[in-house]
Amino acid sequence: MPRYLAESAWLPEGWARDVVIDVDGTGAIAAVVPGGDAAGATRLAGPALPGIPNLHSHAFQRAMAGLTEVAGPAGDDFWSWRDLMYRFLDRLGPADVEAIAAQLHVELLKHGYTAIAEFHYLHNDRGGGAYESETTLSDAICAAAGASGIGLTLLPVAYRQGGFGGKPTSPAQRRFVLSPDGYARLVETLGHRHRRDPQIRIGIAPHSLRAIAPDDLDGLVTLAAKLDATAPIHIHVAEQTREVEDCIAWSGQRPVAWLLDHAPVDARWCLVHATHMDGDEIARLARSGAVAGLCPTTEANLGDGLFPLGPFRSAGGAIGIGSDSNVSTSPVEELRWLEYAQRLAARARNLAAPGPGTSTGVALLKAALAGGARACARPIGAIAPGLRADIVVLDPDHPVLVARSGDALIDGWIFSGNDTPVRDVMVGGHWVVREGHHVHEDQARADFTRRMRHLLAEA
Ligand code: NGQ
Ligand code: ZN
Repeated sequence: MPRYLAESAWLPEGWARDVVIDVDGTGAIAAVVPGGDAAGATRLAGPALPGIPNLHSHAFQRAMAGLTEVAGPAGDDFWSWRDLMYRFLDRLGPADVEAIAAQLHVELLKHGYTAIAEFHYLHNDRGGGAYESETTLSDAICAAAGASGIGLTLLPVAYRQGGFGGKPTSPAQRRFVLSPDGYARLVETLGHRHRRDPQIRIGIAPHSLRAIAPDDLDGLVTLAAKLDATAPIHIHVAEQTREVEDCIAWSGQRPVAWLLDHAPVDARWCLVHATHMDGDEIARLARSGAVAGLCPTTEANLGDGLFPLGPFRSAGGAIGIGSDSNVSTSPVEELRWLEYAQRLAARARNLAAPGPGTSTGVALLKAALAGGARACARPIGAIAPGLRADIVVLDPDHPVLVARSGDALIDGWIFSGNDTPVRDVMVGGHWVVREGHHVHEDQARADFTRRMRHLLAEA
């Protein structure tokens, strides 16, 4: 059994010294013993922390990062961005989706993410017809995750209508729509195929209240329970004020309130964004046990609005972070912007810290690990027995960490800019990043470059 020695490691109870970590043949942590027997152990090169879960991604959007930053003719917003995004995804084939996802995963791993929940809604071919295999594009995501080594929670997305009240889908949405039967088949096939793979978990994702009808929602919740009792359910909700207004016009209720009243929202659920909530929704969502999936860099990029972090956290709400449109591949940039946006609004500092003398970075990271693990519905999020051996080793000599220890390492990592001190990354017991380099980064980069040259030349 591989054995590692971390001179310092961040465990659930805090920093510990001379920690011996045993990893079993399935890629899980078998034992964690501070001051344990280090005979035959490989010494880690720096402080060890848990890998960070990324609870929300649309991998393909990585390829359009920076391509939507030119002003359009009539003022830009989320909806005009969405039109551009729809135009972009129109061109993607399976090999593009795989190459983009693989390059994304490599970058995420190099920054310390070790698991990803992919909210995957590309199902149909470029014309909107079925691929010969219904799992073609889902398989592309799984193949990318397999090649990169990142842990995957794959959430095939149900998309049935173009807006509240059964509005028909537009031609631009033709790649997302499956029949209820086709969707159930996709989920069941994937669930069955990957049931024994500790690196892959399958869940359910109604795209949003805009994109599914109330009856669909009931069917999807049933389908999740058929997968297994803890299968995750993710949904976009209340991201834009127009979405809130449209939901009220349709139902008389705000989206989060509607969802809480019409679905069994509990700890299996991740409500992505949940940006616009009133006090009652904040309290109820916090009590439900669902995770609020926050994607600060994307929410800023798209002009969504500001999540009520203080009230939600005070009410005991669970949060995690996601890279969403993948305008950033760094977990610490998400955490930093989560805190910074609140500071800008409140004109105050260290808002996430729970009390005097406590670290803001630690509070943010702890929350993201716990919420991210719950949302990914995999045994991750801490260095602890029984969990996957997903471990990030920081470079203790990196300028942003040098001469620091304990919680100051975490604050140094999060609040010192964009040059990452992540040195080595292990996922499921395998080293995927060594000395700052992903073991397959050259291949991923070459494939990505070839596909991008082709795609952008077509534009
Ligand atoms: C998505 N992204 O599914 O990629 C969405 C845009 C929509 C974000 N919401 C599409 N950030 O919500 O209709
Ligand atoms: Zn999203």
